[in-house]
Amino acid sequence: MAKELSSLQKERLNYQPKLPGVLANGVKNLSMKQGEPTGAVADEADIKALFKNSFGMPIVTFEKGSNDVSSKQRNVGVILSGGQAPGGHNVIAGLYDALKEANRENKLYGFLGGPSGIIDGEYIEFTDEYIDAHRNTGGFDIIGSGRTKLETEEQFKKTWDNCKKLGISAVVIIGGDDSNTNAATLGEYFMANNAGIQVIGCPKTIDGDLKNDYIEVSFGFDTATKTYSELISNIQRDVRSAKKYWHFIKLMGRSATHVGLECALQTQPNITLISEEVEQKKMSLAQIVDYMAGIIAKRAEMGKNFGVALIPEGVIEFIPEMKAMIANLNDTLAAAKDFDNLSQQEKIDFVESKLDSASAAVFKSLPRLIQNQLLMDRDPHGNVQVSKIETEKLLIEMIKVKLNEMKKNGQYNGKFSDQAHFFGYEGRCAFPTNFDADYCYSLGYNAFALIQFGLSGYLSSIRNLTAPASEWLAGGIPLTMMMNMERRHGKMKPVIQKALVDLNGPVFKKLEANREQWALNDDYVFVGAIQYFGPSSVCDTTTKTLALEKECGKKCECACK
Ligand code: FBP
Repeated sequence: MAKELSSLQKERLNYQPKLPGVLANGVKNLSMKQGEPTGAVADEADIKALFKNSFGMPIVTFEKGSNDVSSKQRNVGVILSGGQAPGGHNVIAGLYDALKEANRENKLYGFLGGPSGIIDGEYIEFTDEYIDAHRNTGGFDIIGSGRTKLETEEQFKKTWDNCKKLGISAVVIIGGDDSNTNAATLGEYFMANNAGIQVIGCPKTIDGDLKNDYIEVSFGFDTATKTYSELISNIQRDVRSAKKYWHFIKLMGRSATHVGLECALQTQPNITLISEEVEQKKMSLAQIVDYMAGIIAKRAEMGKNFGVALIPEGVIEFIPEMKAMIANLNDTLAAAKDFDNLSQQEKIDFVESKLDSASAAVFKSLPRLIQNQLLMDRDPHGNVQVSKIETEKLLIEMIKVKLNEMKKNGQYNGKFSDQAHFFGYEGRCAFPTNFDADYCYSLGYNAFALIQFGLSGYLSSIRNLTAPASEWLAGGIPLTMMMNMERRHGKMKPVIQKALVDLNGPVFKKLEANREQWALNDDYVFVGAIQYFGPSSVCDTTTKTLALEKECGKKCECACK
């Protein structure tokens, strides 16, 4: 039986994504301009020493022109890496279209299940029909994704062998900061060994933390934040109708709070925690609880025993005492032998005996549920899997205790009834918005342009994104430019630095200026579902974050520039 398609899917298959004006005339009508040599965001000497061949390359931009490099026959491989983000299929479609336009004999291979596919030689060759069936759809199911870290000599060797077998001269890695760190190390390895294989990255992550002057946003952020905002605003309407619950909504975003901040600006909830602010103000867990309980009590005085609070997924790692404890825990677990064979109680006893006294005290103070979640496996990059830590429930439990205390002291006379939610996976595979569909297609198409000009160790860069697509700028930036040294698995490693929320930037300032008002008044905004067809103001506008950063960049000197 033929696969059943929804009406929207049928229509979306026919959507023609827009390209930046400079790319719209085709890859053959392009020339490349090189800028100044680049450095690294921090720890430059270490990065330079580790990336002897790929450090310091210039930023490049494309201009209309002509070239004689497009038509050379090429086989290219592509990997989807890390968490799903809406638009991944379009990156591959853009890459495929550019590659076939350059030379019909070119081939695109998709490695299956993430980086492990290239190591194990699991792949498919893309065809017109297969690509056409995935245009403008969400998900990464076109070839699957995975989180295997590409870092050992053995993995690089296998990757090289598999590329040789398929005659692949360029690999495109579509991923976030960790995956593009893989791209940088693989690119350096190929250069050092004269393998003749280029590596190009594409900036993906719903978290929005892979960004700088040249990467204005990672793809998927637009669609994911609009999806979550729709859900939040539906809950806000429910809250205003029933007037009986406090909804605590944890929002995805492993580390930075860009997702939470964008959703807050779109929906105007009563409470929004920002991890970066928690860290800057050195707020303890108890202080966060006091802050939230304070708002709950004030609203109760107004007769409002309801509200909506947004909790960033990664906040636990930004609370100083927790951060220190988690770092200590990560090092302890990295050094522990046979930890997995212990019973849960033995694990807890072991950890409590090995942590330093301050960290042990923090760990012991947590409910058993959270202790267990903190001991779960790290991801392949050594990160705690914060999506599995139920911070929203931890806060609810602690707030209940606090409100009871306040009740005894006559500081609170309300009724607290809670609902906990976690929005993350709901938004990662949504149909990409028009913005993400266009942006992703452009990133993929542009990745081929970087390949045809012989570049390696570069990230595909499409800029000027608040303007119409015809005015977008295209080019590439060296991956090493975004790197610094960080502690992973107990050792210092070169990694792409995450872009956290800038507390002096216009996006946070907007929240700061309004949050007291939003806490007590119910200024909820009801955003509704993503629209794909209709007026451009409804269908094509991107995020408030991008708009504010752009507007501010024109007139001020803050870090958003
Ligand atoms: P990427 O950085 O790989 O894009 O993944 C982001 C993310 O969606 C985080 O927001 C979340 O913490 C994590 O992935 C969840 O990972 P998993 O899909 O492995 O459960």
